[in-house]
Amino acid sequence: MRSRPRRLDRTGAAMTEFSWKRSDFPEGFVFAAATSAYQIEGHAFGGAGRTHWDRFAEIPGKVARGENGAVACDHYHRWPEDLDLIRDAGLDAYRFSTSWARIMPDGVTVNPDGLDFYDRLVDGMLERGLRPMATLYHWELPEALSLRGGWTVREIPERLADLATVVARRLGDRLYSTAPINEPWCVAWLSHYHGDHAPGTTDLGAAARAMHYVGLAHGLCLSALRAEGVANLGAVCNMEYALPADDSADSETAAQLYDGIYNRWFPGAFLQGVYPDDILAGLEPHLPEGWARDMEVISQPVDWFGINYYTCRRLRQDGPVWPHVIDVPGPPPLTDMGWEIAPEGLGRLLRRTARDFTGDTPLFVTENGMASPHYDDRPDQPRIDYLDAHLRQARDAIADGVPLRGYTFWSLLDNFEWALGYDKRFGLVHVDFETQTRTPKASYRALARALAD
Ligand code: IFM
Repeated sequence: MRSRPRRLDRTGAAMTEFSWKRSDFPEGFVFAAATSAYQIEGHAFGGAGRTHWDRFAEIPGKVARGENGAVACDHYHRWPEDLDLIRDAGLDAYRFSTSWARIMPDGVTVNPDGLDFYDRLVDGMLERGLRPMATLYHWELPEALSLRGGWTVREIPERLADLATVVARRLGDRLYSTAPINEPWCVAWLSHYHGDHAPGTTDLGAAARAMHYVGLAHGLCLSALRAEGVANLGAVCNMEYALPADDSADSETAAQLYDGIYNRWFPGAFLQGVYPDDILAGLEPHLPEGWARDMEVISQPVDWFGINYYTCRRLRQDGPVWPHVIDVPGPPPLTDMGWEIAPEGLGRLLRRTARDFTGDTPLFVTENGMASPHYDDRPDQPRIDYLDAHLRQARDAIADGVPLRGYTFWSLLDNFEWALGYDKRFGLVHVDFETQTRTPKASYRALARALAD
């Protein structure tokens, strides 16, 4: 097969490099790569317990090809090679997550091998000069807790705070930063309203309770971490830039509603201790009794705030039942996830978040990246272009005064993309899932050159 011709930039030169280099960013700006536990480690190893994702994957039609995280990238055994890859790219930090079900297989009882694994991993980062950026919970709820009601019951935030204490005591002295929960919107809304992720519920009441209890878990974990002396605590929220699908007033309303559920609910709760009125109007009837008393806990101070950004959505109204919002496909080019490429949305959300929610609190882009197929005969140019455009937005936001302190590439490795299984490839490094061979892609090599300058 012939390779595709390389694209040319405005001057007619072949584009294989990023248009920025490290020295274009402020001194001390942190470049990181991210992964998460269940997506890479290999959950069959090291005494980890079953998670709600293992169960979800067993339900026909829920996960592509019935795939799960049992082996994934075998990072549990290959972590030294993976940390070498991060160091050799010239990155400063590694954003990883701890698996609740590895550390506490039944959600409560500590598995010493699980803690030992993260202890080795964190030491391995420090030996390589990488700053450990930890996330406590990136979606692998122990099955035993899921069967007790999961995120729709108050017990789960309390148990996650226990995990926070355990992790703090073992790793807290060596972590550069810690966030309790990755992407609360996905944990709550995507998993309980849309039902696209485990546990696959499609119920507004369950989603509303989860939208509250995930926030409560965030607050309780921050308290637990602080009580153990862990410093530099933050939050990581995903955001999508919301646009009306057309110029009707109804579509404008739909975009605002989507923006509220996706981009304002958690920042409002975490940073200001209030839920946005327009969304509260729809969710309050379903919130647990006495919810308002939790807002003080939920809004503990954070030292930094992270945004995961991938795309925008074009919204219109859909029927009479709240929240009556549906998105319509955006124009090509789309990523392999079918997501519109909208780098300007990142710049807008960074500015809006700083202006309306975070003020001078340091911001981080805690995830950004593109699913794109990669074969030897198919260069990795779309990923380079995607990342380049988003990094330029980040640089422009900094120039406008946004206190953005770091940028994280999703992902270091091709990995288990949840309900879509293994064929959505976000990695800077290609993984052959048969042999577990890691092969740096053109984007990885371009990144190493940009960071060396
Ligand atoms: O793979 C996910 C990750 O687990 C959370 N943020 C978005 C990524 C791409 O979908």
